[in-house]
Amino acid sequence: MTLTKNKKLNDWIEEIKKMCQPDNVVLCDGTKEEYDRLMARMVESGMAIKLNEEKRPNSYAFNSDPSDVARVESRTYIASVKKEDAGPTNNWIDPVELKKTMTGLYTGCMKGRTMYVIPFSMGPIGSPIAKIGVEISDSPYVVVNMHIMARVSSEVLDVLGKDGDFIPCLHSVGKPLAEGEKDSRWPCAPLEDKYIAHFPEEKTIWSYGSGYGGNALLGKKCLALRIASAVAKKEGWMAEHMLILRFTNPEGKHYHIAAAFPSACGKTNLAMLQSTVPGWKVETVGDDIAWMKQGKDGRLYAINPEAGFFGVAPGTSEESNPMALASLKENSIFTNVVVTEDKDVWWEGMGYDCPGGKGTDWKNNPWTQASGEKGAHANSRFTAPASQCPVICQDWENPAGVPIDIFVFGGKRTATVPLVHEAFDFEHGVFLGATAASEPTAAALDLGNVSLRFDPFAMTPFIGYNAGDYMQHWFDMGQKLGDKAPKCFYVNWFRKDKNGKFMWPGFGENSRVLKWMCDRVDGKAGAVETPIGMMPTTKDMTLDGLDMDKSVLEELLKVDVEAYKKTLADAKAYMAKFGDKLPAKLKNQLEKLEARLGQPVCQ
Ligand code: O2Y
Ligand code: MN
Repeated sequence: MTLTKNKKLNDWIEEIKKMCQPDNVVLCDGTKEEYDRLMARMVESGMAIKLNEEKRPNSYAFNSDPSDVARVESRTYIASVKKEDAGPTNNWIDPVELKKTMTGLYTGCMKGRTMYVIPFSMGPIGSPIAKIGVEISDSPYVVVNMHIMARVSSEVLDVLGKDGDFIPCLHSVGKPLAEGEKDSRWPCAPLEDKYIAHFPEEKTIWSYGSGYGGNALLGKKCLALRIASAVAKKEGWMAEHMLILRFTNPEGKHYHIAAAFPSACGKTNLAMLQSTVPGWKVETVGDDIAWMKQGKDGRLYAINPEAGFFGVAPGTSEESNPMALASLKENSIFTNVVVTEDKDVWWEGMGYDCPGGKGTDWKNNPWTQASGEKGAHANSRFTAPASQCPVICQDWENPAGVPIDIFVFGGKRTATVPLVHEAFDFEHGVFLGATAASEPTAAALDLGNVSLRFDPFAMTPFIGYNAGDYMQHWFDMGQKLGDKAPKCFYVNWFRKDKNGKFMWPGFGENSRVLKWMCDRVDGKAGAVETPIGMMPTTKDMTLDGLDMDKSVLEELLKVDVEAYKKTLADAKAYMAKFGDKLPAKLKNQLEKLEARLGQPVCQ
C-alpha cells in the first residue's frame, strides 16, 4: 500500500507493518475531525472520560495503568555503536543485540490494533530550525497527545516531499490482542519488557511497552532532547532542557532568558511568571525544551520545538501558576488526576478542596478526600496547547527564534547556595551549569552520607551521547559565540531557615532576581565579587513592595565558604566519573574555585 509520496517513509511503513502485524493502518492528518473521532472511540471503549462540557470544554481524562506512570530511566537506552559514545550517564546496549531483542518483542505486537502513522514537525512547519519526525504508534492516546504537543499535519508530508528526510520514531504499547480478546483500559507491557531506545547514529527511536508521557510521545524527550542533542553536537548548535521566556521592561525593551532546572524546581511556573516588579512583564516562549543556533549577527537564537505543555498537575494553582491554569481551561487532556462527581478535574495543591469531596481517583477507583489518600498521582499531567496560554509570547512560533541574553541554572538547595550569583565569564557559566545540583529528599538525607545529586544543565537523563563531550560542546559554543554569548547566572529559590521555612517567597517575586540579571546585562546594577561569582547586595535589587525582612535577604545573599568547600569536594568526586572525557576547562574551573575558596570573602 502506498500511503505517501515519500519513498523512505513508504518503505518504512511497509517494514513496520510486516513486523508488527496491525489489523489496519491509518495515516494521521492532525485535523480536529481526527482528534474528535479518536476521542469518541476512546470514550466508548472506556479508556477516556469526557469531561463536563460546561466546565472543561472539549477536554478528556485518562487513567494509566498503575505500573505505567512516568518516564523509566532504568529502561531508557542509548544504543550507540561504541559504548564510550553513550558515556557514564546513560544505559548502553549494543545496537545489534538490542534490535534483535526488540524485533522479537515488536513481532506481532500490534495484532488486534490499529497502527497510526503520525507525521509531525518539532518547530514551526517548514522552519529551517524545525525537524520532521514520523511516529508509528498503536496508541490512540499517543495520537491525540501528539496533536497538542507537536505539529501533526499532512502539511508535514508536503514539506517532506518525495525524498525529504525524517526521524523514524516507532512506538508500541506492547500488548497484542488475541482474536476476540477485550482490551484493557491502559494496555502496556511489564517493566522488564519496556524499552525506550535511541540509535543516535541512525537517528532512530524505538519505544516499546509504555504508553506514558516521555516514553511514548516520542517528539519530546526522545527526539527533541536525546536525538537532537547528538545531532546538535555534530552540527554546532544546542538542544537543551530549558524554558524560554521574554522579560520586557517598562520602556518595552525585551530580554530573553533560557533557564535549566531539574524536575520539581518550578520550571513551568517560572516560564509563566507574573512579575511583581512594576512595569515588567514575562511572556512565555516555551516551558521545557530550547533549540538554539547562532544567528547571522553572531547571537544565539532559541526556538521552542514543542506546541503544547505536558505539565505536572499537582501543585498547579491560582497562586502558583494562574497562567498554566488558564492554559488548560479547555481543549486539554488530563492523565492520572481526580475526576470529580460533576466530571471536572482536581488534584492536590489545586488551591481548593475537591468539589463535593469525592470523585474517581487516578487508579479509577471511587475516592473521598476525607480518606487522606492522594487522589491524583504525583506525576499526573495536563496536556494543553501552548497557544492557549494568556501570556504566550507573540514570537513563540517565530521560525527565526528569539535572541538569548541570559542563561539561568539552578537546583534545589536548602542551604549553602545563595539566592543568585553571576558567572565571571561564559566559561565560569559553563562550570555553574555543569555543577548544578540538588539535595536528595529529607528522607535520604536522614540516612547520612548521601551527597548531592549532580544534574549538569538538568540534562542528565536527556543527553544522547557522552556527557563529557556534551560539557565540552558547551565550551565550544562559548568560543563560537565570543562576546555575544549570553550572561550566565545560578539561582536557588529553595533556601530554608533553621525552622525549615523557605526564606525566599518565590513565585512572582522571582522577577526581582530576573530584573537584577537584566540590569547586569545593561551594566546598570551593582554586584560584589565573591569566591563563587558576582553577587548583588540588597541595595542592588529592586525591593519595593517586597514583604520580607531585610536581614533574611542579607542572609540569602551571603556565601558560606566552609559549606561551599564541601560542595566543591562533592563536585570533584562527581566529575571524576567522566575520566579523560572531563573537559580541561572544567578541571581548570574546579581548581580556580578551590583557589578562590582559600581566599577570605570580601563583601
Ligand atoms: O513522566 C513523564 O513521562 C513526563 S516527564 C516530563 C514532562 C514534561 C516536561 N518535563 C519532563 C521531565 O521529566 O523533565
Ligand atoms: Mn522536562
